[in-house]
Amino acid sequence: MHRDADRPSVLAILHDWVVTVDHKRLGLMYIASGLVFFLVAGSEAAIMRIQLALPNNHFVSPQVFNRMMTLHGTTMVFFVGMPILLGFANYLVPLMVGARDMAFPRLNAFSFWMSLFGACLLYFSFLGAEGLYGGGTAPDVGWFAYAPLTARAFSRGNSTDYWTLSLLVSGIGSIGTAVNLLATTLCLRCPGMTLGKMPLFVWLNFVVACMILIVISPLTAAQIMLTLDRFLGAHFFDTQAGGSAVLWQHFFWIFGHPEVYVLILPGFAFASEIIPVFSRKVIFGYPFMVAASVSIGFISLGVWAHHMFTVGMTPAGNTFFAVSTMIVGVPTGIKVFNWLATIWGGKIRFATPMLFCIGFLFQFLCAGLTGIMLSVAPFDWQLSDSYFVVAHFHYVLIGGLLFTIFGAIYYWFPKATGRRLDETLGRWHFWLFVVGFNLTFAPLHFAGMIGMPRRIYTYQPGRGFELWNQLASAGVVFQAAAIVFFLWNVVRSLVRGAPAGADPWDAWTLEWSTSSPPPPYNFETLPVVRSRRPLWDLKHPDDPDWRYE
Ligand code: HEM
Ligand SMILES: [Cu+2]
Repeated sequence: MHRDADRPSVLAILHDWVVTVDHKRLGLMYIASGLVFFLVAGSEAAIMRIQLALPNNHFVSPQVFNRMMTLHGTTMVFFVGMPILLGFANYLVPLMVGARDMAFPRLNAFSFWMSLFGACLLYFSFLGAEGLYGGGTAPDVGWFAYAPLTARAFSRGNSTDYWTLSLLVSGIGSIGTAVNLLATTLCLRCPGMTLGKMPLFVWLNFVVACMILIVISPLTAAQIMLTLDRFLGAHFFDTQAGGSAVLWQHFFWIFGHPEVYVLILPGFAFASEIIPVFSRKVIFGYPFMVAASVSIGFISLGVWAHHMFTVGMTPAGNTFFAVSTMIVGVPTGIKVFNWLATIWGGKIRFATPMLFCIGFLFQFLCAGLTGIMLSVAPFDWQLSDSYFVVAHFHYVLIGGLLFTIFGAIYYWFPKATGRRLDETLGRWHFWLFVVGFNLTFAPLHFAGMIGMPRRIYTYQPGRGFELWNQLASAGVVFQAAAIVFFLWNVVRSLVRGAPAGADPWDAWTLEWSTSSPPPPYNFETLPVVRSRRPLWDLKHPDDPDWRYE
C-alpha cells in the first residue's frame, strides 16, 4: 500500500483515536457518542409521541411502546447526559486549571471505553430472540425498573439483565472519570490558581465528581441485589418472601435524585462561564455561587423520597422530604439571582451561546415553579404519575441540561475545531427549538391535571386528552427541524466554518489562551495566574483584576 508521508491513511487516523489517552480527544469522543445516542433516544421519543398523537392508536404495540419508553429514559440519562457532560469536563477542566492532561490519562481512556461499552450493552438487547421489530429482548420496565416488574415472574428472558449489566459497566466508567476529575482539580492546578481562583466551571464539576462517587454506589448495590434476586433466588425485593418493593425505590432514588443534579450542575457550570463573557462582566457573587453549588450537592442527597410520597411513608417522613425539597430550591434560587445580576447592566451580546443560556434561565424557572408545586406532598398525591410530572421533569432536563449543552457546543466549538459555528443557522436552531420544546411540554401539564396518567400506551377518545397530545406531538416536528439545523451547522462548519483564532469571544479563562485547537500538550509553558480572569489581566495590563483581589 502506498502512503504519502504527510497524509496518514484513514486506518492510521482511526487507530490514533482508538488508542489515544489525550483528554481532549477523549472528551470529544464522549461528546460525539452522546450526540449519536441523543439522536437514537430522540427517535424513540418521536415514536412514543406518534403513538400518543391520536386516541386508540396502533402505530406500535404496547410491548414496543414500553421498550421505547425504557430505552428513551435510560439512554437520555446515562448515555446522552452523562457522556456529554463528562466529555466537556474532560476537555475543559485540565485546560481551565492550566494542566497538560488529566491526572490519570490511561484511567481516563479506560473510563471512556467502559461508558461506551455500557451503552452498547443496552442496545445489544435488540439482537435478542424476537428480532428487531418486536424489540428483541430490549428492556421494558421503565428507567427506574420498579420492583416487582423486574422479578423473574414478570420479566422473563434477559431484557432486565441487559439493563442491569449496562448500568453496572457504565457506572465503572463514571466512577473512574470522577476520581480523575477530583485528582486533576486537587493536584494539577497551575501556579497561582488557588481554590478560590478556579473558574466556576471547575468548581461545579468538582462537586459533580464528588456526587458521582457517592451516588453510583447505591445504584451498583441495587443492581447487584437485583441480579441476586433474578439469578440466585435471593428475595431482596420479593414481598411474598419477606422482601420489600419499597426497598428498591429507596436504593434507586438515593441514586436517582442526586443523579438529576449530576446532570443539572454541569448545565449550571456552562451557564456560569458563558453568561459573564457575553455580558462583559465578572460573575456576580462568586463566593455565593461556590457555596450554593456545594450546598446543592449536600442537600440533594437528602430529598430522594419526594419520588415516593405515594408509597405510604409516615406523615413525618413525607414532611421531612417535602421540606428538604423546598430547601434545595433556595441555593438554586441564589444562583439564578446571581446570573441575572451578572446580566443586569451588562453590555449583552446576543450570540447563539448567550441565547441558549437566556433560554435556559427562562425554561428552568418554569421547571422550578412546577417543582415547588410537586414538593407539596398533598399536591403530589394528586399528580404523581400523571403527565404533569412528565412535563415538569422534561422542563428540568431539557431546560436545564439540553439548552446549556447547546450553548456550550456553540461556545467551545471554535476552541475544539478552530472554526466557528454559523450564527444564522444557530438562531434557526434556537428559535425552532424553543417553540418546539414549549409546544411539546407546556400542554402536557394540562393533560396531567385533567388526569392523563404517565406511561400509558394509548387512551380512549372523549376524555379531553386529544388536543393536548396533538399539540405535544406537533411540537416534536419543530424540535426535529431544529436538530436538523444544528447537525447541518456542525457538519458545514467542520468543513468550511469561519476560522476562529485562539480567543473568538474575547473571553478570560485559560483555555482561550492556547491555540484553537490546543496542541496535545495544551500549554507550551505552564501559565501563572494571579486572579480569576487570567486572560483579562494579560489583555489589560493597565487595569488587571489582581489589583482588586
Ligand atoms: C426532546 C424531546 C423529548 C421528547 C418528545 C420526550 C418524550 C418523552 C415521552 C413521551 C416519555 C414517556 C412519558 C411517560 O409515558 O411516562 C418520556 C419519558 C422520559 N424522558 Fe423524555 N422526551 C424528550 C427528551 C428527553 C430528555 C432530553 C431527557 C433527559 C435528559 C428525557 C428523559 C426522560 C426520562 C428519564 C423519561 C422517563 C422514562 C421512564 O419512565 O422510564 N427525555 N419522554
Ligand atoms: Cu428528585
